[in-house]
Amino acid sequence: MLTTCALDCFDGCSIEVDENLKLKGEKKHPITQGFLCHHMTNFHKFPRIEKATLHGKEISIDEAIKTVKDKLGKKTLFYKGSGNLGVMQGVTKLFFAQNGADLTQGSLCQGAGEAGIEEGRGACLSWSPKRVEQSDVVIIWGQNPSVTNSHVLPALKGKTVIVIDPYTTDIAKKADLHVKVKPRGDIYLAMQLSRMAYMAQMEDEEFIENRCENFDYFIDFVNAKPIVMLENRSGVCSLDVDKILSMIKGKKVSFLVGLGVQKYSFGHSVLRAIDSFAAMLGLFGKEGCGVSYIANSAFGFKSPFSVKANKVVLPLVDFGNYDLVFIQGGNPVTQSPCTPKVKEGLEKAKFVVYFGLHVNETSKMADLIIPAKTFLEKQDMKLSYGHEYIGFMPKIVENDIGISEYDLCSQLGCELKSEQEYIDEIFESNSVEKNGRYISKTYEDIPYEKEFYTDSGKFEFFDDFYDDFKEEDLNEGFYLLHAKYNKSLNSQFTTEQFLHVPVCLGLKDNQTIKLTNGTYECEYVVKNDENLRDDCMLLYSGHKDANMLTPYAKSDEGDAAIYQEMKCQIVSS
Ligand SMILES: Nc1nc2c(c(=O)[nH]1)N[C@H]1C(S)=C(S)[C@@H](COP(=O)(O)OP(=O)(O)OC[C@H]3O[C@@H](n4cnc5c(=O)[nH]c(N)nc54)[C@H](O)[C@@H]3O)O[C@H]1N2
Ligand SMILES: Nc1nc2c(c(=O)[nH]1)N[C@H]1C(S)=C(S)[C@@H](COP(=O)(O)OP(=O)(O)OC[C@H]3O[C@@H](n4cnc5c(=O)[nH]c(N)nc54)[C@H](O)[C@@H]3O)O[C@H]1N2
Ligand code: SF4
Ligand SMILES: [Mo]
Repeated sequence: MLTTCALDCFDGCSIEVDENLKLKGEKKHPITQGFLCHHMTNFHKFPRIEKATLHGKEISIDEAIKTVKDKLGKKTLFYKGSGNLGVMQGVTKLFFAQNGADLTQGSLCQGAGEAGIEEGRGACLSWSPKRVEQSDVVIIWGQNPSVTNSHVLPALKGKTVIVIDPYTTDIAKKADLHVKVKPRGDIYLAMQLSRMAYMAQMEDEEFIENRCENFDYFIDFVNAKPIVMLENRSGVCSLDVDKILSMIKGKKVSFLVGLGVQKYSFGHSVLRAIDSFAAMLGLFGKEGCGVSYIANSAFGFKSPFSVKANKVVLPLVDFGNYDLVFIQGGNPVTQSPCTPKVKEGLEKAKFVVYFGLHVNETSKMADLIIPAKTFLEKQDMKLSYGHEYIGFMPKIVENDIGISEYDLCSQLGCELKSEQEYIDEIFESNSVEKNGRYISKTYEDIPYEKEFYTDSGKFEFFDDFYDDFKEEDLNEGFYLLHAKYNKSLNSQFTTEQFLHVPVCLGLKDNQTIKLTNGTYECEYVVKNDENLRDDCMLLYSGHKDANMLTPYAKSDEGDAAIYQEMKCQIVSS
């Protein structure tokens, strides 16, 4: 039987499941092309929670549901993570909204960048590997596709590849050019590129004239920035900027932009600046030309689970405010910014429920644990944030372990349509058949070929931004980079527990060092990493203390976490 990977990943793989439940990539799927990553090939090896427990004592699922009903207090928070991205995961919102719970808005992930893209293009659409195949040059900017988006790799074959990343990723090692940009420096690099492209008369006048607004303000703004200042902030010299421009001149270019560039307060402006550079060269809406980012996968689809409720900002949630905290499919203790605050809040909250698949740092702090069903055991559908193909997810396995989100919601007392009705409703709202597969209707044409989704219908250039880092902030301490690990999906599966440090510090592998962000301190076990810049350290997502030093703060736009906003100092080693 065929199903779709439920995980939070660009690739939305199509999976063949045999009678022994062995999972294999569907060979004929245009994106999956027959292979799956570590998480799916090893899926059955990871122990899951099998029984509901209340304060460590085993109870039945019925008792667990009754406990949730009893604990529904005056102040309830429904917190949903991204452990499973199936559309039916949203159904539980209906119950909690009906019962006066607070929900969340904003993002622990792509939100800042998406806000910037929406300002310029009106909507954040995906740019699939099939479109990348038609490019001559691919600029990989703050993304690590070998780990996070492996199904785009075949599309890079034979292309000129440029990587912009402060870390020497595997793809950077193989690239035609690697620009080891300063963290937080991408907006300045985008302006350098735009300014020097204008000097070289590379702008696409026709595209600017017909499809864009505000170019004159943009180019005046960029031209007013001293080159030396831009070089200093980006860490990239004009020679390298020239090299990039000569490699892309007159070529079809795809940009693969990742989370890396936007983990800062002004993350929205960074995406807007990169988009503006691409737009001035006319690199939107044409074959082989586009800017990829984590897309709004539900764009154009009806959403039966969007509800009216009081919403609190996700990265700033104060769990301690609530009588009942219900956490579904997430591990905020390690994944939300500022772990000390998260832990303090969860300790203070009157009653905490964890509804998930695996034991983790959050389940360990919960009063009640409810086991979830896996994606093989419930009916669902997946819309991908990396391509246009719709993934169906029939129920493949029947067993007594756990409960689905739909059944939980229904048994809590919510009146629901059937699962099939919800799925049909979403599917029918924006799907079309193409070459024997269903895709989102939005992608029948090349994205933005006919229109941008702004009020003017045109691309809107940016002409201002605010960066609150001062020169002196730039030279002190270390940037603490956050990236994804190949064997984990955030905190699920096999995580890595080292602080990666630059070799120049002369530390020994496995020794401990203590870091501070000025407010909190944390001890880490180190691993030397020659791929780092001398001013950077790195933690992989899923490290148990990845967020001990990240700030309790949100981006200027998009209500998103800003993991790399602060720098760290060494307290002792
Ligand atoms: N194996 C695996 N795959 C995953 C995930 C996972 O946990 N594991 N997570 C999934 C999720 S939730 C998401 S959102 C996506 C994210 O996918 P990506 O965007 O690829 O993820 P990251 O690893 O966060 O960041 C990518 C790169 O940004 C670089 N970087 C850091 N700071 C900067 C900077 O200031 N400028 C520039 N130019 N680069 C910078 C890092 O060195 C890193 O190489 O991946 C998804 N896929
Ligand atoms: N320091 C740092 N922090 C980060 C990041 C980083 O790179 N660095 N990345 C950020 C990003 S991009 C993201 S998206 C977030 C992700 O943060 P979270 O959404 O918290 O993701 P996970 O750690 O993957 O936890 C997913 C949980 O979902 C459960 N689960 C899996 N499938 C199901 C299901 O079908 N039903 C239910 N009920 N539960 C299920 C799993 O058991 C697991 O506990 O983390 C963010 N936090
Ligand atoms: S996590 Fe991503 S690459 Fe791995 S199987 Fe799922 S969709 Fe494919
Ligand atoms: Mo994410």
